[in-house]
Amino acid sequence: MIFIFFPVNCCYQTGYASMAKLFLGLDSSTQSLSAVVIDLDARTVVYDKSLNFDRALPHYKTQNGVLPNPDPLVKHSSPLMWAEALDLLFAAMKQDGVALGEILAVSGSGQQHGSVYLNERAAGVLAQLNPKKSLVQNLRGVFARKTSPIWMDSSTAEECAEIRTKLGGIAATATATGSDAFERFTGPQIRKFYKNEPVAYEDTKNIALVSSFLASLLAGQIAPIDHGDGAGMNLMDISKKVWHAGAFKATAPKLKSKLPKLTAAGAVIGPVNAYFVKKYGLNPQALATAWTGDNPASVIGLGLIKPGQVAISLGTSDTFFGSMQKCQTDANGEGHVFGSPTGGYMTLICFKNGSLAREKIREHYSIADWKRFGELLKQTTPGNNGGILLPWFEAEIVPRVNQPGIKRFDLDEKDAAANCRAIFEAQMLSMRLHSRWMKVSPEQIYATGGAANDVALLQVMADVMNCRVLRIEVSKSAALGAALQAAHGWMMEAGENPKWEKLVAGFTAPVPNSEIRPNPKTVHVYDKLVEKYAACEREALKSI
Ligand code: XUL
Repeated sequence: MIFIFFPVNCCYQTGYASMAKLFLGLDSSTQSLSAVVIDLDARTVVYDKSLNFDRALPHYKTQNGVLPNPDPLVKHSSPLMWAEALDLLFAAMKQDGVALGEILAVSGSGQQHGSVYLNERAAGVLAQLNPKKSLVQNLRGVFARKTSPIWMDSSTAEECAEIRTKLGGIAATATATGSDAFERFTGPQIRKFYKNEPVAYEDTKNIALVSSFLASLLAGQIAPIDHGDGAGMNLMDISKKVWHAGAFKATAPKLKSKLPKLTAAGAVIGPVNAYFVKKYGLNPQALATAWTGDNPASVIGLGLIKPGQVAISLGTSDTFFGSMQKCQTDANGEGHVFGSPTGGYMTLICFKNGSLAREKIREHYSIADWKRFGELLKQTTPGNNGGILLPWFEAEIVPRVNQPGIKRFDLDEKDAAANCRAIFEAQMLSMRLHSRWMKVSPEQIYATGGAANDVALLQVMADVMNCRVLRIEVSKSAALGAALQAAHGWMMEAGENPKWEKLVAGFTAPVPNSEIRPNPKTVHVYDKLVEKYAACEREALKSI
């Protein structure tokens, strides 16, 4: 992490005083809001900060960014909390001396699929945010629904079935919208809201995603939704990148009037909202651009520009994703195709039981820290003597599991070390199994996210995937991607057409000497074990 503090520019009335090309990227993820400022010409990250929702905003009472709910399938968060976090982060940037007056453009990314429901007052309030008040004070009374369903929610199985049937089944839904109907996707969530709260649905003038909601605050108007996050709604025609009339019809009435237009990620919306100029010293000429989802932004932040480049992100959710030239959807409906912020497409598979599942094992066996977890894992043999654990602590997305519960096969629950190996082997075997449809044999995998610092885990990844693994030390790949997206949008507006490969160069190189090669003997073990894993999964799914 590099911190270089710039004096706050007081000359914003007269434009830009310095020559440094600074861009701000924000990422509103499940658990935190992050900011990354880049100096494009110097190719450095000059500022980098995160604010954890639970710790910084305890009055919302979230746990890991999620509001408590007695129903384990319902996962909501608070749009007001995200807005309050934005105020706090801008205040921190100002206090830290970030040259906010020199930032040329702002972009961002958000946890995907989550939705915000705004009433008829919202657009007017956004255009006239009062800098003497906080965002929370300004936004009181603009929501048609107090809380926002987020990507961890799996309470819409019924609505998914209804939408899927109307669109002609799993493969047809995936061909039309890029993905089968998924519980967390925005369309099924909107349908549930429309069915259960018809009056509030009627009061909803605009539906935003987490990304477009925060972009709306920055832009002072209802912001468009980009093709990356738009594809995570089961409402966008994936091949044409326009709203899908049939999907609208299958989901809820009057959707056309409630959704904004679709646009490319990073496209300029207009100058930043005067609220941020007056309160925090952003330059009035700075541009607010369209945001995207955290995974699409990470495609840029990790430099996955060429098709076939693949990353595994070990975060709250574990994701397997990469760029894709032509739109090729998964007929079995497990994977997703989204619009890529770099133009074409990207593919993604999301496993909900990521870091929180690893943490559950660590807590269950009272393992002091991740170092010790890695040491224990190393005490066991690859393949765990055939021991398998199905890590469905939470309802799982891939494979679809709506009744959570972990299952062990030929694995002793009392053996802490074997269970440490089993959880990570399971996560990697599941990725190998469920990414087969992509028919991609990556030359290398870029590993990122918190757990990617552990060499023992990365060796398991290399061996299970039979592929060399390179670590990318971008703890905030989404926020970095968003900053680069802001730069791209700004350059496009200036009439340049920058090449993405050149734009990301220098920001996204793998950590030197971090390459981990697969061990041929171990690879062989996993070639067999993946078939056993598939059989265990089939058996477990039968009984759910
Ligand atoms: C992707 C998904 C998650 C969230 C996490 O489809 O649901 O990765 O984007 O923020």
